[in-house]
Amino acid sequence: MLDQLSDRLQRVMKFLRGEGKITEDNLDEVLRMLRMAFLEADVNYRVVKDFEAKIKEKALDEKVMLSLTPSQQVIKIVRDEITGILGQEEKKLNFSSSPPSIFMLVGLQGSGKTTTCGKLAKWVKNLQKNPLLVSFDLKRPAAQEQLKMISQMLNLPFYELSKEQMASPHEVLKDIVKHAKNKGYDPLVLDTAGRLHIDEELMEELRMLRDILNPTEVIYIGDSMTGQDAVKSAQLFEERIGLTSIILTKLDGDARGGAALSIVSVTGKPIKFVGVGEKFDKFEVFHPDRMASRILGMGDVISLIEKAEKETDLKEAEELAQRLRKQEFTLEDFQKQLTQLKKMGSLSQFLNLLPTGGVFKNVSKMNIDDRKILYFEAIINSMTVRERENPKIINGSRRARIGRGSGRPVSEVNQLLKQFFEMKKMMKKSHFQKLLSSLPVSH
Ligand SMILES: Nc1nc2c(ncn2[C@@H]2O[C@H](COP(=O)(O)OP(=O)(O)O)[C@@H](O)[C@H]2O)c(=O)[nH]1
Ligand SMILES: [Mg+2]
Repeated sequence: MLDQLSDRLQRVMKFLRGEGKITEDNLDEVLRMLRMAFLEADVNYRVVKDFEAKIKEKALDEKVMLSLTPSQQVIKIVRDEITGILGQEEKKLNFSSSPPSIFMLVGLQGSGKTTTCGKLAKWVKNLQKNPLLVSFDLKRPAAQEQLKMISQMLNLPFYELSKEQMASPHEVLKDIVKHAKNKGYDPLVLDTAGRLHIDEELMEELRMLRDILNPTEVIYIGDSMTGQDAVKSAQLFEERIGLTSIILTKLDGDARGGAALSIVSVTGKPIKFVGVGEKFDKFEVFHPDRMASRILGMGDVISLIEKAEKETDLKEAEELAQRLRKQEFTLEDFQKQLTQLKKMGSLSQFLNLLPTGGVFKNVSKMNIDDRKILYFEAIINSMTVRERENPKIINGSRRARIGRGSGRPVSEVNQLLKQFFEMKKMMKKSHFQKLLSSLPVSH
């Protein structure tokens, strides 16, 4: 879907190939080419202007990475800017500490709200949550029917509103929340009415819902196929209702990726998921870094840049090592660490950062080869959040499920857990020793 932008960027690279370094003169041409590339990719004009200013500033100023050619430098700057807008890490859904959490989905008609209600409810169900679907389209009874059918298909509970109830929304909303509380439903996934264009009546209705419910998440559903229209209406919803997150739908089509960048930049709110198909499992957590690489579409260049950045990577690894020593170490960290290792290409560098000898002597004996890192990642990906946070609950049947989900033998799941627990134990010991050594010695 983002081929065009990559093509354009390739042209920039080609142009720069002949240039020894970036100068005021050739930078103008580069900026012109980049501007075209982004505008064509449907990135909002204001965002492009912003971008340009930043790139200009950095291109002439950035401490030159000696190992990078001018074109690679430009790509690096562009990538950094894109990640700067999209954020570095995926952002999680907020859940309320006093359930039920309320997720209110808003957006224009046809953007995919009702479908996404189903997708989102199914997704949180996999987090061992107990979602309740509610449709609050006061004008169209057919909207109720649509969500009801989805709930039946997905085998998820649905709260059906009668005509009389719809006439007095204040009471009903309070009843629904009470009902959810009593029955232990969490979150409440609320579908709302849409219009083809934003009008005051709709905004009034949504504001009323928001004021009564005080939702944990107000999620804007944006159709990425509509490009700048989705961006404009996102901005209006943000101004009139206030948003907490964004879900972009229909990214499976030939949408240009600019909408993603622009929506985040204009609203300042993170994209948390993307819809990539009509089916209810076509729903993915949004990974900003992957999106950035996809927009750039240049795997080989990126890896070159990443090599040049190893210094920084090492610093990150050092921080991780510190966390390890402090033993705030979960499977989630373990996974991050594996990703890190994969990026660095070898385990030895990481191991060098750990204090040598003592309890860490055995770490190097843990045979994690590179392929295994991939398998381990797949295994951890197949675990639920609860399992990652509390691996002790992973019993035999869970192990079997995780094995099936990741396509790896159970023995490998066992091995991963064993290594994780061993590592954790070692952290504990070293922590304990440090504690001992810091105690005042009595003479
Ligand atoms: N290809 C594709 N179609 C989608 C996606 N999400 C929703 N749709 C389709 O978009 C149309 C409108 O969706 P709907 O949920 O009724 O939109 P609403 O009016 O905002 O409630 C339906 O035909 C959906 O199947 C997606 O991620 N990819
Ligand atoms: Mg709908």
